[in-house]
Amino acid sequence: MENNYFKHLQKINFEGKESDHPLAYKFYNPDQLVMGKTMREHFKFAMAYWHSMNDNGADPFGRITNLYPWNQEKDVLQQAKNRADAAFEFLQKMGFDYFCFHDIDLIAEGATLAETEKRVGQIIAYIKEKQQETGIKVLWGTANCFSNPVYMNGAITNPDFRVASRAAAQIKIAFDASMELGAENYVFWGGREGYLSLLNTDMKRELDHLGVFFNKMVDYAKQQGFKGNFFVEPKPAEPTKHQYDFDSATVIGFLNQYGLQDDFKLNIEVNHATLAQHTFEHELQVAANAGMLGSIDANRGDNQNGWDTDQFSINIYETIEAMLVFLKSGGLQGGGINFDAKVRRNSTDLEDLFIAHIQGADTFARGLMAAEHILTNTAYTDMLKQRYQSYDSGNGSAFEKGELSIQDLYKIGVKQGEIPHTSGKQELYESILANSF
Ligand code: XUL
Ligand code: CO
Repeated sequence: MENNYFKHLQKINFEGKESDHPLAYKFYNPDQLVMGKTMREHFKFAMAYWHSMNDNGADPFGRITNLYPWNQEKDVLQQAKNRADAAFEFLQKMGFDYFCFHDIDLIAEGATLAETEKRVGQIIAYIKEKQQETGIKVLWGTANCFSNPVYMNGAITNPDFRVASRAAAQIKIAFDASMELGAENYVFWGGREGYLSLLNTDMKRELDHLGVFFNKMVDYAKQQGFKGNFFVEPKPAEPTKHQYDFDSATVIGFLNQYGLQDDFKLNIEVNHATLAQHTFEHELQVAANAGMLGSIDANRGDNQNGWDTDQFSINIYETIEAMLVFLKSGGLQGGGINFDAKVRRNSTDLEDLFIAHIQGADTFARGLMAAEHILTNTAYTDMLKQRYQSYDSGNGSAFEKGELSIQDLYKIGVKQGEIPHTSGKQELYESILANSF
């Protein structure tokens, strides 16, 4: 008999913005068309297993506050089944089609990697059945190569090959499990791939190891017939002082250097962008420029605290700017919007999980509609085109095509008269943004 953890909560429906019901969508209407696609297709909303099913509220100063009922069972396999029951009940009630997971979110890690592999195999079989019953899919899977103390000096970039090969084995197991569950993508987030001090680190050698490993993963995935995408998720720091996958630009440089650019895309997380001193939209645009905008981990940081607070998205301005990049670059390549976010440790009611995800989905829906409005009903697109019009013809166009030499540029640059100020009109652009929703 399956568990029913949220029986006091009904399926979440779209009620429109006039609704004052906290457990209803005000803006996310899955079947509504925006620029020719339904919201459901644009977003592919996903629940992050680690936060929504495994988090217990513990922080460096305090113990567990969230005693999720599905995690109280002592038998390891039964506990994992209970957690899967809760996950699928939650996803169905939210109307989300996807979830994302780390190997050891699904079931507790064993004392050895072999034991973990056995456990993962057992829970995968159970989850697969639940997928068949419900049609719920995996947006991406990944391996947690950062929690186990064996990874304290790094995983694939560990100075000790014994640890690097253990990490490789764990990733193979997680990748195989992801494929077994039909995962549409596979993520690499290198939580321990980086360093604490350069004094004891051969950075070049560690990066080479990561490059070799990713190439071997590409070969393996092809042999296995994997049709999905590989994503790298940039983050500048935390838990290491300096992570190798610092930001979008760094990751793209790495992928190009090691010949991985055709097989990898990026999974951009909002709070990671903030930590890298970038805006979310900047990170998306850098990925889009390289044709690598793969997926999004949706959350938000805190304006005052410089760490990864992983709060649910409510920042409408930030989301509209992100959705402008999203729509202009044709959406995500293979990925979706995964709520890599957690309720605060003092949000201890089960309904808080629902309220948080509803608010996140509504923020993206509002952002998408506002971006559509900006692109189709305002002067925005023309203003932006106009700003670059000097490159549309004449010498500007010749320069853009690479037809002007330095001598040509010298002559043109020196010969012309005084150049008048051209306003950048930032406040006008901002007023379009501010009036778009
Ligand atoms: C950590 C983080 C991870 C990745 C998956 O900051 O974002 O949860 O998304 O490993
Ligand atoms: Co993430």
